Amino acid sequence: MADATWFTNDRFGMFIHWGIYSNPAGIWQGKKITHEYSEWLQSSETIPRKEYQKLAGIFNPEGFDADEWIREAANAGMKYFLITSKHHDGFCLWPSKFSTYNVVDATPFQRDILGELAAACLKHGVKIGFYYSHWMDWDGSGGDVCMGDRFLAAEKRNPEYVRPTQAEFQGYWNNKCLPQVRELIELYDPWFFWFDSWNKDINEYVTPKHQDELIDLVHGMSDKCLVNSRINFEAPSEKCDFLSMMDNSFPETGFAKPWETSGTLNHSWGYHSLDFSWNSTEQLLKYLIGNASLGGNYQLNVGPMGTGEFQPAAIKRLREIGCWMAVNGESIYGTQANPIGKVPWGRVTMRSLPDGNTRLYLHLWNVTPGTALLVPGLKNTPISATVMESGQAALVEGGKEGIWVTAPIELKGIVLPVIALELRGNLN
Ligand code: JFZ
Repeated sequence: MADATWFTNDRFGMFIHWGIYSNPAGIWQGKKITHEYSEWLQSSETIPRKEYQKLAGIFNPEGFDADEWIREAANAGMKYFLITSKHHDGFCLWPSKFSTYNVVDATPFQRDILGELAAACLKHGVKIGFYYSHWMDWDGSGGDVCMGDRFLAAEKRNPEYVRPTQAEFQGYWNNKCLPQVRELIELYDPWFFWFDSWNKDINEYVTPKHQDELIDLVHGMSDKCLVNSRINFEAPSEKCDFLSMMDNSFPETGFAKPWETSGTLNHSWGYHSLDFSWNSTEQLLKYLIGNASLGGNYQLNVGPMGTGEFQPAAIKRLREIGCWMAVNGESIYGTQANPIGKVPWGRVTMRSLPDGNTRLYLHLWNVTPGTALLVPGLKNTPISATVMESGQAALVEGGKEGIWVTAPIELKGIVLPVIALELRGNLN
């Protein structure tokens, strides 16, 4: 196991889904593709490999600026950055020695995207991690295809996409998967890997032995690099360093291990030109706060366009989140889960202070300004209560049920206000 303290302290990261599917962006031969996610294009439309791989020949994102991406992430308050180094289609965003189906050898762009992003992350103090599709690889090298067409009647399926034999998968595992994960560590020194699976179909190919082999490879090469539990979602090894929930899945309770939810700004992970189901900034912040109140992380995905630029709706939300984090980030970073149980008026995070006192962060979600809120069960002497964004003092008094905090009248202009409640001593 690697030390995941940094992961828990950082709480909030950017996820990027970007690849040759970002140009079609959910449209194929003039029609919206069947699958909900644009990055599933090849599978969704069972496109013959040679035809799909022509997309590499038009991948030339002249608007790509790694520094701009990482600056947007850092300004949004994101402490780490995760990108699809290789998604299910098998296309690689770095000049891999183990597959010429990559951005330098197969596209007119011919730049090392991961290398430029790793340099920008170092410059901005953001930790880099890689999503790597270890199970599925649709490039014909033996990864599982598990194509959408398997739901089609046999005569309608694309005969190219036959699920591999165990031997073929082992060939992919030995000649592409393991060497590429090793290569990514050697070239870019990542802080974590995000492997992907979601049901027991993976067990036909990735056995517990395969899982241990991959985890041991990562832990053997790097003292710091973490591995997530979606390496086998339904049967993760104890050696995994953090738990990954299902997409956009926000649990009601936390876990003993570090954990995270990865979610989308709208619906599709990869850029989809017809996906207008944008989450509001307030909802996105509630996902972050909610997970932090249970001791978990939130990884928020951006699907850059084929040009390499973020959509305006994405930029707007990232910058609005960044404004909230600029004044309230202390209530998220390095905090512990809510120690007092559910409250009707919002969420709670906690920080133990060096002087032995305790600070509770009261995230006011359902509060009428001027009303008194009960922070139940506390016997500590309250020292102060302050609205973090405005610095305004809030009335606080101890009572037999706990501590009463009165939300100031002037809260109405503040989005998702947070009151920092300082208590004497440790919680008792
Ligand atoms: C998986 C990927 O397939 C997807 O493209 C994206 O990378 C996401 C982060 O991870 O998404 C899935 C796939 C299938 C299910 C759920 C999420 N499923 O069957 O419930």
